[in-house]
Amino acid sequence: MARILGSLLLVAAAGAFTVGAAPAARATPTPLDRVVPAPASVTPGGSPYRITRGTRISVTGSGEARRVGEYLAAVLRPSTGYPLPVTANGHGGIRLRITKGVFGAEGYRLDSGRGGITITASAPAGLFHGVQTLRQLLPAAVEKKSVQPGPWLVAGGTVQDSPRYAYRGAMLDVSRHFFTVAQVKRYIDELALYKINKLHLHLSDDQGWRIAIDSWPRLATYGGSTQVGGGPGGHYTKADYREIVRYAASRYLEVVPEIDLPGHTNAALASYADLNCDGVAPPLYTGTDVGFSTLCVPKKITYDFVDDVVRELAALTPGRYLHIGGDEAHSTSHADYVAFMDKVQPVVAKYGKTVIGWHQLTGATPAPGALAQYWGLDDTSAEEKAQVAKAARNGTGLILSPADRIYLDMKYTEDTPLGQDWAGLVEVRRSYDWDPGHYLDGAPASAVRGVEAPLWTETITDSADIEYMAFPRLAGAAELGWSPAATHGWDGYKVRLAAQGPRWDALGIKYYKSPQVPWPTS
Ligand code: TNX
Repeated sequence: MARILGSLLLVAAAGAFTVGAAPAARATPTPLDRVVPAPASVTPGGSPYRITRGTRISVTGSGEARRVGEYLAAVLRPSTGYPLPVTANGHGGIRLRITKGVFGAEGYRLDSGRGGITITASAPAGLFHGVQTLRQLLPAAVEKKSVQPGPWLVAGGTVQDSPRYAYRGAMLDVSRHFFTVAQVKRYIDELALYKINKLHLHLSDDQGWRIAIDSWPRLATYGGSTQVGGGPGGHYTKADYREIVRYAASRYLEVVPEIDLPGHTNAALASYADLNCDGVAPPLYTGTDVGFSTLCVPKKITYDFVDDVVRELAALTPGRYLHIGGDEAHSTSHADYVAFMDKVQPVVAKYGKTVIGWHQLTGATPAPGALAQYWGLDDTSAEEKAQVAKAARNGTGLILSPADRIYLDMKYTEDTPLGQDWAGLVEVRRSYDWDPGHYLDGAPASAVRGVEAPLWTETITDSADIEYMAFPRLAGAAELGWSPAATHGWDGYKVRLAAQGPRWDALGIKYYKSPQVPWPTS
């Protein structure tokens, strides 16, 4: 007992010491490389820059550069309490500059020293990513919504950075449970912190159709009227959806809409009896089984339906991709599946979009330019992996979403209160410690277009649930998509990841405090 008391006292004393030392610690700027995702190159040196009441944010370049400046000001003003005017005269302590043709579509350079901070990029997206780096170089309290003491120091030196992959995605399943526009926006803001640039929305499944389609109105009004567990569900009007697309674009994310076909279609089949081979509409479905529904491949009306849906969805989509699902079509014969994909992929092309499909699409004939999204596991059969690798050798690009690595709906441990475990338990280290460039045997590294972390929502009902499952694993997926392979290493990563904890606290993100990560104790 005395020993336990003694160690309790020691812990208490250590706590008091940490609290007492905090102001001094805060005066030491965050090292320039303590950023997630790890920057491509970091050269520390020179004096830090201090943001003060007199700091201005100056922007040169397009109107979009100015919007990035305003975004930065909006992040910094509440916690610093400083006015931080955004000007165009080039004389600010923080300068955002567009210089054509140097850093690629998303890269940037950040120079910091006593005289100021300059973020240079070739395009506004690069400035935006540079701003995310700058946020992480400031104390975590910068993320709070009330005035904090500072000081607001940024270490001296240079960061030069650009992404490993052009496709860095997160998927949200808004079908199994519906999420409001406000909830989706909150997730977009969280994705932007880690330089994710694609938001894949899983807009239809057995349990709910979530996007208004004018030519088939019952899809949303009836097919969207429930969800897993029988709640009221919901759907996005076209105005709602445009607002999501607009908001995502303001954070440099492209929305990738998915209509899952030909399976996962009970909500559509329930809404229109004619879509069923037997002409009988099934009831709405609120359970969590998969693989029991299929569109009627031989019927002509099936293709009228697909054409209308793809046309209306493509018109809402400024982005390049349209995802047609294609997974778990267990109720569709192989011949029908192939025939269906042969007819439907050209419809996507007709409306100007590029097909993405879950990797089962490689069991049919992927259209030229199509991407396959791999969601297998370490122990997926060799034949299935070989089929995907062969398609990759033949030109099909790959998005890697291995379920036993970055399915954000997998439980971390058996005690995780949310999520599923069919792909295994996925702790933080496991979700980070793999290389997308050398993941799938026989697939050329050049076929890999990027990484995506899907979040299926059978057990997920609100933003707190999303955040608990996404954080910290989403940060690892983002790093795998952005950072050069040479920066990969768990020992370094876990320290950079640990530094995110206080930021998430400041942002009100309730994350899983994995024992694998050395979270700061004060
Ligand atoms: C498999 S992954 C599915 C989804 C489920 C998920 C649950 C994939 C392409 N299909 O329908 O929601 O597992 O983890």
